[in-house]
Amino acid sequence: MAILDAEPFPIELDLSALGLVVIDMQRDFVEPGGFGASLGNDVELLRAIVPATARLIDGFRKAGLPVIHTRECHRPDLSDLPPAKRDRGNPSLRIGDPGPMGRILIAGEPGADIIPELYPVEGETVIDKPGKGAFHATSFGDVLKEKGLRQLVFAGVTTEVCVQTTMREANDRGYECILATDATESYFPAFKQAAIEMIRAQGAIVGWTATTAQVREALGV
Ligand code: C5J
Repeated sequence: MAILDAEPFPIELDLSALGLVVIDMQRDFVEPGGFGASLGNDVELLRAIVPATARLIDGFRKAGLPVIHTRECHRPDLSDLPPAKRDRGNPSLRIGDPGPMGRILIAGEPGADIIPELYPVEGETVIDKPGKGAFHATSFGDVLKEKGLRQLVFAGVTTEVCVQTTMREANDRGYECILATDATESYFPAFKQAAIEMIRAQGAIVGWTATTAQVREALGV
């Protein structure tokens, strides 16, 4: 057991049931020419969290704890892409359309892959998810159970969309969730701040927040 000096109050970590979930650190969100940029966003904002996210991943690897990565992407035949999702966004560069990094948000295309700086190592699980939340239409829930996890630290992008959705889904399923505040980012700084405050309000109604340094200290690395 270890104490994490989190907000809104410290949480006791069970290192035998703790894992890291890194959400959607894909080229399509973080690099020019991808899905995020196609929606008019400044991807440089997201790139800023790469060093902290790398330190967080390194901390879990050094502590011998599981790291799970997700990728938001769809099958090449678009059979898992509801029209309600495809028909929104930039009409001239929709999900599945060809872009500078291959077809936008399509599994197997260069843009849908995880950025090289945070690439999974052998043995780490990668979950491809068609939704914003990682539980929808994936094996994520089964993977968490198989690994015996009960507490999850979250990192990745974007804070108020895929990260927060997955944290809420996990919280409802009984997991204790902690958001690493310097290893998550939004294209909208005000949305990131609001998500952080929503998560930890009302006595950690969705979960806790802590910095990468605080998590690493609790891990003893
Ligand atoms: C979005 C995500 N923002 N990974 N996806 O569309 O947050």
